[in-house]
Amino acid sequence: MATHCPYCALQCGTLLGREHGAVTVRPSAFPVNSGRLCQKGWTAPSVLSAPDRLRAPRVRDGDGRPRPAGWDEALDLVAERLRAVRAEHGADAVAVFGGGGLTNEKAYLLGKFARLALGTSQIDYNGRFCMSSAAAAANAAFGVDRGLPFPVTDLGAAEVILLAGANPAETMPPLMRHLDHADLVVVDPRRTRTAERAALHLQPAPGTDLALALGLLHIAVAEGHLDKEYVAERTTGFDAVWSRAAAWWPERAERVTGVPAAEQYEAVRALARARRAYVLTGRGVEQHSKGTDTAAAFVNLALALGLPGRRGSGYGTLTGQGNGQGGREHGQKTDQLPGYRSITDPEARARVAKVWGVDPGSLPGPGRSAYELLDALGTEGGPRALLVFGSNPVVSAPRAAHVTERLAALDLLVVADFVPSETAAMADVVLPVAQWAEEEGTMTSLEGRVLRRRALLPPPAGVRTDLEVLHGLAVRLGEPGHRYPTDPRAVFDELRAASAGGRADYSGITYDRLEAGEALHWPCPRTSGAPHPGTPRLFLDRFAHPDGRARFAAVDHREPAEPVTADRPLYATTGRVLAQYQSGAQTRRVPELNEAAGEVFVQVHPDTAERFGLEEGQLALVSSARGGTVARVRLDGTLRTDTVFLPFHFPGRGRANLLTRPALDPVSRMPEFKVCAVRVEPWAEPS
Ligand SMILES: Nc1nc2c(c(=O)[nH]1)N[C@H]1C(S)=C(S)[C@@H](COP(=O)(O)OP(=O)(O)OC[C@H]3O[C@@H](n4cnc5c(=O)[nH]c(N)nc54)[C@H](O)[C@@H]3O)O[C@H]1N2
Ligand SMILES: Nc1nc2c(c(=O)[nH]1)N[C@H]1C(S)=C(S)[C@@H](COP(=O)(O)OP(=O)(O)OC[C@H]3O[C@@H](n4cnc5c(=O)[nH]c(N)nc54)[C@H](O)[C@@H]3O)O[C@H]1N2
Ligand code: SF4
Ligand SMILES: [Mo]
Repeated sequence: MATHCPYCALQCGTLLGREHGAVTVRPSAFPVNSGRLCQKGWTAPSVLSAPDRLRAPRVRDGDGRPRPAGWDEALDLVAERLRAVRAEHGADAVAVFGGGGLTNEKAYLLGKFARLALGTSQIDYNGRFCMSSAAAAANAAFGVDRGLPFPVTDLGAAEVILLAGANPAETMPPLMRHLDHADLVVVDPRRTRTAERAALHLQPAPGTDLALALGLLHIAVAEGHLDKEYVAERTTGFDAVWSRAAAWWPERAERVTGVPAAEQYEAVRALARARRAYVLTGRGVEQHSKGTDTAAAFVNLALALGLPGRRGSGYGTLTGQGNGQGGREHGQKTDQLPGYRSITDPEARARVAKVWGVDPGSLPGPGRSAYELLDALGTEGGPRALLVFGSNPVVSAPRAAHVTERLAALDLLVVADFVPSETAAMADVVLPVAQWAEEEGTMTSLEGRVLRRRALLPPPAGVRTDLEVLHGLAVRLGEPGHRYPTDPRAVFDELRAASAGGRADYSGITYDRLEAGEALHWPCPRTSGAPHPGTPRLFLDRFAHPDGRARFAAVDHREPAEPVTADRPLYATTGRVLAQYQSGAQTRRVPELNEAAGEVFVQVHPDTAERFGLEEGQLALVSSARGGTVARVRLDGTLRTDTVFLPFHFPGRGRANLLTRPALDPVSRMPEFKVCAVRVEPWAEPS
């Protein structure tokens, strides 16, 4: 049976089968992966039968110990306590935290549930931690945000690709096949597996990419590579950008970033020489307190070279989570309504309210962003109850010890999950839900293509789908049941209607068209005549702003929020390894993956190790102003000497997020996961 991998936004096509009762997986001929999967995709079925998989609701009794409970008891209890919190503290005292792994149907219904059944403005999701900065930059520049505004397969014909802060050789291995023929220019403080395959590797200090991008733009203009005709016809705002970039001569950019001027020249010349070139950004440039401006600076570079909206060239960002794209379009983001509409736009409110059959005035406005929401839990005026669907913030949120304290301060924490994640372990009520191979739905991949997720088998006894959980809660909160369909197709049809006319218009996409194998990229509006073919390539004729032009953004460099000091002289940056996914809640339950990457490490340059008395294989204490992480030292002579790296997939005292500082980007509210000041010292277990 054809479906897609449960993990990342590449959404590799898979074929599921059953052998001796076990689920088997193999890659399909789907164009993004054509016959390949990464190790996580190959082993995904084993999470379906994880030994500690949740199979019955759990509620915590007076003595604080969780015990199994029936569904009616669990849902009645949640509804009763939500009503009590709401009666005492108001509707905004109940909050919802969603995830970019949820199907479109779940994300849509979760947003509707929050606004109607709970009447709360306090809903946001983990996508805020993921690529909200590039989304904000793309919306400003192009008038619409679709991670890749072109199909992945277009990359295969590129001559040069600049990859800034992305490590797809580990985070999306099958994507690398499409990059094989291009010369890669990789911008990463680490010599990653991706950088090893690059024609040119620029190694800036963490948090300095904005200066680097300004330096590259400076060179592009100074060397006569500005595409003047394109800039005049298809863009606005170049002069204001140049008035800043003019001051970023390459030697100045070198001083700030550590990237030699000669390498900056080489990078620009490669891009400018190519007939088909792409600029792609990942979390490395986005997860900063200036991530939006940094992504914008790379967009500026792409615009100056005339790449976006030209066939065979472009700018894009590599969306991360399975439904990272769809998850940010259908209303679980606090400032949005379905169809990628703004919740403060009166016309959008009226449209969506009509589809929902309510008065527009009854819809709440925007609430707090993800970290601000977590930070406010249990405080005066903050939410007192939280429902979590599809995230594990105890491990993945910045300043994790503080976030864990805030979660503990709640009157009620409810977590819907299929495994006992670290966050579920803290919950008052845990609701066991179905997994990918047990449910129907749609996902929107990094190229804006809407895909069908199909059920091979029913969920185990005692387990419900997220849609059933939302329905059960809504009805108990006094909502009419028909507002919360449990059939994914019915939810999708409502989503189509709600998205019609919005930026992410799905109204012309149907389950039947997807079943027939059509490749449908949004926007795909409903038509009265021949069906709309979808839009694999955006911007070929015009950008999505009313005047059809792209906007340069006049940005300038600023330092990371936390400078290094004598006491904390190193930059810590964080990210991913191939064999673990996100907070690890799923992949840490797969034996093969744990064998490949079973514990947290801190990557350190040998000179740095010598300076601080560290040895390969030894445990070290990495500490920032927030707290300390205990990690095993891994020496790597290709790393910068001023930087250490930790993956964030591990729990307990191995959480990289015990270190990170929640300095937020002013526009996207994205936290600064990618740089903070630390020291590293040998760690001895206290006896
Ligand atoms: N194996 C695996 N694959 C995944 C995931 C996973 O958890 N595991 N998660 C998925 C998700 S949700 C996402 S968002 C994507 C993320 O995919 P990527 O963006 O590729 O992943 P990261 O490892 O977070 O960051 C990429 C690189 O940024 C570098 N970096 C750190 N700081 C800086 C900096 O200041 N500047 C620059 N230029 N680079 C910097 C890091 O060294 C790292 O190599 O991966 C998806 N795929
Ligand atoms: N230091 C540092 N921290 C980071 C990052 C970083 O680079 N560095 N990256 C950030 C990024 S990009 C991301 S995307 C976040 C991700 O971090 P998280 O939001 O914690 O993501 P996951 O680990 O995927 O958590 C998903 C949880 O939901 C469950 N789940 C999966 N699918 C479903 C579903 O359909 N329904 C329900 N109810 N549950 C489901 C899983 O079992 C798991 O427990 O981490 C962020 N944190
Ligand atoms: S690259 Fe992503 S979608 Fe493909 S198999 Fe690996 S985790 Fe799954
Ligand atoms: Mo992400």
